[in-house]
Amino acid sequence: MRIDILTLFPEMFESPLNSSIIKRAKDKGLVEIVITNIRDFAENSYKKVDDKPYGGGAGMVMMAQPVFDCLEYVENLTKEKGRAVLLTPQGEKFGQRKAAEISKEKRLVLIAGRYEGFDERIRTGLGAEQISIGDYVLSGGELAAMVIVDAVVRLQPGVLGDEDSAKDDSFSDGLLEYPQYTRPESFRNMNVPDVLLSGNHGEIAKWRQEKSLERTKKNRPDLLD
Ligand code: 6GU
Repeated sequence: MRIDILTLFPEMFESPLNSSIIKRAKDKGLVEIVITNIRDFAENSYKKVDDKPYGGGAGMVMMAQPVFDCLEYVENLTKEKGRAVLLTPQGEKFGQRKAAEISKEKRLVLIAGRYEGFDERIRTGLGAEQISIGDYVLSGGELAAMVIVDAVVRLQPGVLGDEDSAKDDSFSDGLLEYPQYTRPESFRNMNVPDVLLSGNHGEIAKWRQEKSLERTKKNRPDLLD
């Protein structure tokens, strides 16, 4: 999979995309991530990419031209244009289902803007779908883009080893994940449940299913509706 990210802050991506699982996926050649700076497409000599809102009001608005030109440039770097996604708190809510769907794409283009607003023509004229990662406001789409990259990359075949497979993750079966323990058996008087030490795989599977359900009921009853 190839993922392009369009942003005014390329430096924000350096450490998250060069650590841990995403780094491993890149090193294995399972995913290619290319960052492009929207400011490079500003036409004016000041490299200005935002301006005051028509009609007045607080904050600056991201100009359409640099975003359109940047996306056209990036889309033409390869034969297939790919799926374009605009990160915005006004978008459709991102979740595990959407992550699984996007993970099947060969090419994904994420467009991160700054919050005070996009020129509406970016929304209506760019041909990108709009995605939000939740009901809170971030200062820009960059962190949201990183969330989507992480959720999508770990679903690429071969990225997770068998040991850290995604199939038991929270949400993959509509429930939260069951409790996990590792050594030692007793830590500060808190003990590993006997069933996990029993070696009885049937009983262990049953216990995990019960705990998943119990935890989901307590923390996320909305998932059971
Ligand atoms: Cl995608 N962008 C911004 N700026 N804020 C958000 C968001 C996106 N998703 C939730 N809050």
